[in-house]
Amino acid sequence: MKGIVESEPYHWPYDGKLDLSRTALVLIDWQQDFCGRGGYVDQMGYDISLTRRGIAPTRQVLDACREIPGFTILHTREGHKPDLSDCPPNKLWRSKQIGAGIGDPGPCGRILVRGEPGWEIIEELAPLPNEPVIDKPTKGAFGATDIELVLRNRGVTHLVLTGITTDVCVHTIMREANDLGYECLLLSDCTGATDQGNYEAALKMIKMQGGVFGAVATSAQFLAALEG
Ligand code: C5J
Repeated sequence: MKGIVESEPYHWPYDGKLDLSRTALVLIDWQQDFCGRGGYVDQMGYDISLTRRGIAPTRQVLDACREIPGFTILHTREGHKPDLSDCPPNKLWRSKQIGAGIGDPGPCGRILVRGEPGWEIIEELAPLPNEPVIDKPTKGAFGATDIELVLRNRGVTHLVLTGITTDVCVHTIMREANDLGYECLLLSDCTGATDQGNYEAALKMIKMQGGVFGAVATSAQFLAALEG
């Protein structure tokens, strides 16, 4: 149906048809550290095929959105200052426990440190110069960044989310945004977790209570609504 995404548990958005002037595509943490060989997730011993599988569908959605004049596309990137002054001690401690210490040297440079190869967004989904990148030292994107200013300046109230990992940064951002009143849609094939059970649970949690954090659709359902 043109302008309406046939998502679950309700058709998105809640307030009528898609208004592309008020909607943004958000690409969350598509970085080497989360889906590249030798990056943070790989160093922790997780299967990066789970975090990589959303790359191709996300690229399709990105290409479609780039065709829409004036459409807002935002990227987020998790990483810390080289002196780690913005890394909470418990986050640092926990990363070392699991063998991927933030700031430690690895195959992709210092883990989760700004400016290092592992921190870069992967080539397939790299931002264009007109696409803002929100750098965050946090799992969420609203606590320690200027994302709200960027969204407000563009009149954005509706967010279409893609990215990794579903159960950590994507969920945190969706929860923050929903709490602040942003109307959110997560594209289920454009996201992945380090654990399949967590991926499935994360999608289920969004849909409970009538869509407590928003709605979930496939990229095909979103593209169908765009194309009508
Ligand atoms: C994590 C993220 N998993 N981008 N970050 O630490 O989900």
